Amino acid sequence: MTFDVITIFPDFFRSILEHGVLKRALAAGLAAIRLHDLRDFTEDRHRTVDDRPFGGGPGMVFKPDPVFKAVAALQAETPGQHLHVILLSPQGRLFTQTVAEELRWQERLVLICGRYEGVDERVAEHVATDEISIGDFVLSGGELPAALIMESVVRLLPGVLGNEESAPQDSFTAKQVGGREFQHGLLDFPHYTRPAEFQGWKVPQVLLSGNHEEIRRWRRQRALEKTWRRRPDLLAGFPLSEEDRQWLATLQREAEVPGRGTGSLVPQPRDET
Ligand code: 9D3
Repeated sequence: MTFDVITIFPDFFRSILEHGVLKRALAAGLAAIRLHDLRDFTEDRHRTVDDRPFGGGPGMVFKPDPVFKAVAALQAETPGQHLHVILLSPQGRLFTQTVAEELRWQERLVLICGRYEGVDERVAEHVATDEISIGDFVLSGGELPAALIMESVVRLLPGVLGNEESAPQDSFTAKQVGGREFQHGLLDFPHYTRPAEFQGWKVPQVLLSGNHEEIRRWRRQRALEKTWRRRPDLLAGFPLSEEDRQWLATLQREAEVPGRGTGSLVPQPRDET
């Protein structure tokens, strides 16, 4: 899979290409990342990529011409091939694991990184075939989003992770259940390693017990509990077993009447208000 990144900061990407999953994928020849300096597609002496916005207002906007030329140069390398051209922008569709799994099937991805107040809208309309945001927070440009997308897509390519099983087990991998696609799984259960006691903080006893059925139940309950507390939105699209529902009902009762719910025999003071 080849990524073509169009950016005014090609050097930004150098260190991330030398670490972790991207380095491994590049070394194994499973992915290639080509960096293209947008200024190389300008024609004026100052290599100008931006200009003031029509209609007034603060900041600068990426001119369309260098972006058009950069993408045209890439298209000219493979004239017949359909190019998937992604504009990174806050107005794009939200990037999720499901989008990563969709993109992994592309032979080639072009990533356009904007900066300043944005990119001339004619790029979104006539050059990009896709527009993606990585979330509702303000960044200064598309470089971090492009790096993030490459990381998440590359680790889905067969052979990139040491363990071939690792990718499909991730908690956000889309699950096909009953013909419906679930965008998310549950949040992960807590993990512990040695020592069994660290600064007085003990590893939950059940994990040391060797009782695998108890461990399985404990992990499932912790995953459900963390998801229910922090990301209840994920539960809406998740296929719950009868045992899951009973545990969630227990948590619900516990929240309504603290101390009841788990069958505590210790009487709790009533809330007088
Ligand atoms: C503070 C400027 N904003 C005015 C209302 C608009 C704005 C323009 C350009 C906000 C951010 C940016 C630069 N961001 C990106 O290019 C970007 C981005 C992001 O900021 N958040 C999440 N995903 C993405 S993808 C590209």
